Amino acid sequence: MTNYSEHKAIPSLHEVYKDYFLIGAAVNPTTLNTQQQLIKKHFNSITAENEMKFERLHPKENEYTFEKADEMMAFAKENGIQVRGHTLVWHNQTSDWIFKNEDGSTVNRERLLERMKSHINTVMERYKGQIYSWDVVNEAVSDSGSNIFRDSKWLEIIGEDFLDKAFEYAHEADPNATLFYNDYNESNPEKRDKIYTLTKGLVERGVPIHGVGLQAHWKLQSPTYDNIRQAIEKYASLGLQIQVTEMDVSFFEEGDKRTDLLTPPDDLLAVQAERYQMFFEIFREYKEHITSVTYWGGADDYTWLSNFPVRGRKNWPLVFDENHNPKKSFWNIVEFNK
Ligand code: HAH
Repeated sequence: MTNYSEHKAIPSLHEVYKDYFLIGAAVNPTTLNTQQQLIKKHFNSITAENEMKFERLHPKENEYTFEKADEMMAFAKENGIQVRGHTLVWHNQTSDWIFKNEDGSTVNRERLLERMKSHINTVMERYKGQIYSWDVVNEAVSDSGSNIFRDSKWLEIIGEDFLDKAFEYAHEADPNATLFYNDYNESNPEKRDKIYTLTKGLVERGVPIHGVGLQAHWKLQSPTYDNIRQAIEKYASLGLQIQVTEMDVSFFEEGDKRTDLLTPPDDLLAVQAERYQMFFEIFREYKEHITSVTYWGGADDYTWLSNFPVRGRKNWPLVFDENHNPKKSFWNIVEFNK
C-alpha cells in the first residue's frame, strides 16, 4: 500500500477549498482532544456531533447544561474555526419532559409551542453571532409510504405547522443565522420529492428557511451520481442554499449485515476513493449553491458508523485513516484543476 504521507506535503483541506465552500467536521469532547491537530489543520467549520442536541442541552425544564457545548465554542473561537449548529427540533435525542405535563399527561399544542420557543430562544441567544447556520428541524420526512411527515410527537401535538413555528422562532432569536431543514436519504428520488414538497411549502408561506441540509450518509454503491445532482438541483430551484451536513461514505449498503471485515480491504478503499472524487467534482460544480461541506467525523479512528446499525462493526467512512493519515480518498479530492 502507498503511504503518500511519507513523500508528499499534505495540503490543508479547507485551504484547498477556500474558493468553494467551508469544510467541516462533527466533533465530540473526545475527538476534540484525540483529533485536535487534524481538526486545526484541515477544517474551518465544526459541528457538535451530540452536544447541542436537545437532550444534552436541556435535560429538565429548568435545567440547561451548556458546559460541553461551551467548550467546543471556545475551541472554535481560539482557532478561528466557524460553527454549524445541530439541532433544535428533532424526534430523536429529545428529552421526554417537553411533551409531558407535571401529572404525566401529554401537553397541548400551546404549551409545546411555548416550550419549543423558549428552548430555541435560550440556545440561539447564547451562541448568537457565533453560529453561521442552524439545523432548525432535523428529519421530519418519512422514508417510505405516501405520508410526507414521519410520525413524531411534534407532529402529533402541534400539527404540520410545527416547522413553520420552529423556523419563525429561530429567525427571531438570531436573524443573522441561516436556517436549515436537514435530512438523510435526501438523494433518494421518492424522499427527495417529499423534502422538496415540504420545503417548497415553507418557502411559499414566507417561512424564514434559507437552506436544505443534505446529510449525505452515502455508501460505496448508492446513491447514484445522477440522483445526487437531481437532488441538489431540485432543492436549489427553490432559491435555497445547500449544505452537505453529515457526510460519510460507508463500506456497507443498507441491510448489509457482514461483520467479517477487521481492516479495510484495498479494493474497497479504491472504490471509496473513486466515489469521493466524483462527489467532490459534483460539489465543485454546484459551488454557487453549496456553502459548506461537513463530514460526520474527522478520521476513521472514531465514527458513529463503527457501531451503527450493526453493533461493534468497524467502518472506515472518512478521508483520513485511523492514524489520521490521508487516504486515497483525500488525495482524490484535493488533486484537481483549480
Ligand atoms: C443522523 N441521523 C443525525 O442527524 C445525527 O444527529 C446523528 O449523530 C447521526 C446521524 C441519521 C440516521 C438516523 O438517525 C437513523 C437512521 C438512519 C440515519
